[in-house]
Amino acid sequence: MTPEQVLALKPKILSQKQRESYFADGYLLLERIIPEDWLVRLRRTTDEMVEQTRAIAKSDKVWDLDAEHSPEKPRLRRLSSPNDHHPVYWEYASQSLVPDVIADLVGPDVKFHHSKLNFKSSKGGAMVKWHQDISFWPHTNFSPLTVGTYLYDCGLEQGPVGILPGSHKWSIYDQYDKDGNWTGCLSDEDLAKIDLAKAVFLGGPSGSITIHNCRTLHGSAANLSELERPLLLNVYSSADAMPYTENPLYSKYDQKIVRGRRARWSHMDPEACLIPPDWAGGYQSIFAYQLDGKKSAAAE
Ligand SMILES: O=C(O)CCC(=O)C(=O)O
Repeated sequence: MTPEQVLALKPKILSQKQRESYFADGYLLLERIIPEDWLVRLRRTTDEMVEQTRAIAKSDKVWDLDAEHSPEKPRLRRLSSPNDHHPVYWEYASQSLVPDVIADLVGPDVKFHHSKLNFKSSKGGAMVKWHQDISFWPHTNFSPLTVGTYLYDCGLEQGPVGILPGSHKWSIYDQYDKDGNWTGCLSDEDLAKIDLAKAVFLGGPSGSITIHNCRTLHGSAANLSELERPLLLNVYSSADAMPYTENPLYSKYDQKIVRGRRARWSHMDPEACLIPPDWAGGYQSIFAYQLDGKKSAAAE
């Protein structure tokens, strides 16, 4: 569906002004929208999951460990595909009000793509460099979006998601370096042309959600505070957006319809999209490509 077609339908949760703002700026911050009982369950589940990492010494497909991780003091960068590893995460992604909010932005037929939980530990949790998501997982249209849920309060010093308003209407940037290695972020040259002073940092109290479009430029600073910043990220699209490359964080729920119906026709946006490396050969996490220099070339 086009933004105009979406806006012509009656919203369930969002105001028309919020929907217009999403289409104009490429993001939304909805403060304290998630009820406390959900937060209690998600925090408890996350604590249980983190306990498991005491027995793990090396990053793997599920856990991306911080360099200072230890059995005594777990320090994590990411839990990949949380929805596949605990039913409470999937219940939240599919049965809370989140998919209803998304239906107000992509149309009544909503499809799930993948999930991740970025921890950003206290006193040094890693930054995320400026990037666009769509070239990690291209789709036939640009409806895909990411919903971030703050499980605890997130102040500016904790490294909240930062976005550049309106950047979803800019070009799709190259996220390979000059030697053809995937970096998963903008080059220094491209970044130098952007006025980062216009960035908006989406901190908020626990239970707030951030939503950014798949083309919106975003990133976040390191967490130098004393507090953790667990951010649960779920990616959805309209049902008529068809991925045409491997899902880097494949989930057993990939392509599951969470609201409405399966599409009979795909919707195509006309613009070209950067193609990522072939993730069938393996994917680690955005941190591994952006910060650790893990190499993955287009032809791999
Ligand atoms: O955790 C964050 O601050 C941002 C995460 C992000 O942009 C991503 O994982 O694509």
